Amino acid sequence: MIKQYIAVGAIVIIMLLAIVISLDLLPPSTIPLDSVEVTNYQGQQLSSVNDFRENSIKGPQYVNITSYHLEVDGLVANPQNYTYDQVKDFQSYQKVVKLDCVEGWNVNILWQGVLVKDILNDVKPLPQANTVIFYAVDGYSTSFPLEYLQNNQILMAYKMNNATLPTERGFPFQLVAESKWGYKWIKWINRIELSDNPNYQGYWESRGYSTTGNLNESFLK
Ligand SMILES: Nc1nc2c(c(=O)[nH]1)N[C@H]1C(S)=C(S)[C@@H](COP(=O)(O)O)O[C@H]1N2
Ligand SMILES: [Mo]
Repeated sequence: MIKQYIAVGAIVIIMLLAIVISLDLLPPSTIPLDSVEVTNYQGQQLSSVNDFRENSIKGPQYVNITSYHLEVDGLVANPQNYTYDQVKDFQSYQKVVKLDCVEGWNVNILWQGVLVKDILNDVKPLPQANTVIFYAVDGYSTSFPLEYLQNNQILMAYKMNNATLPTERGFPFQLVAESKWGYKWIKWINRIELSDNPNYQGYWESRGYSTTGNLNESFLK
């Protein structure tokens, strides 16, 4: 008698399983992959990753992500040396922003990344800090008033148009320096220094370009 109950029970369970599988009732365990770039976002036409002109001071820089660190130091209470994954652990945001190069071309891109101000909150700038200097692996640098980064939602991007930044576009990180000329959009960032020198001169700034780099002003000093 008991054996019959077990047999019937087993058949019922197998039939239920068959129904669940055949009707695809189980949620699939999806592994997200980086999609190819998107060309349209919320009705806005986007440029392509390939619409940029490659004019970096030393050409594309290859960054080995296993040994990569983002150093954040200078006038801070809590200096940090983040891995790529640790940076990506900050809340991610996305936004369409246009990059304008002084050469006269521009690109409209969907950027995804972390907010610079979240990183600043983590390292705790000292009261004397008023300037933030970004450095890159090619020796490039540029700087901003601390307020610009604290009062605006400025992204340090690791994706553009939904795809991980290509090497030529600044992998692992490019600054989305909204309302600033393209030369402020530093690529291949590997260090952020908090400073009390508002007159710091970065790569193009020391070659005659304006330190504020505001898009609504001339880029020449
Ligand atoms: N590290 C680094 N970042 C850089 C540059 C550079 O030469 N080195 N060029 C800047 C300039 S002048 C522009 S217009 C933008 C454009 O990005 P692209 O070189 O990917 O077109 O990157 C900026 N970021
Ligand atoms: Mo540029």
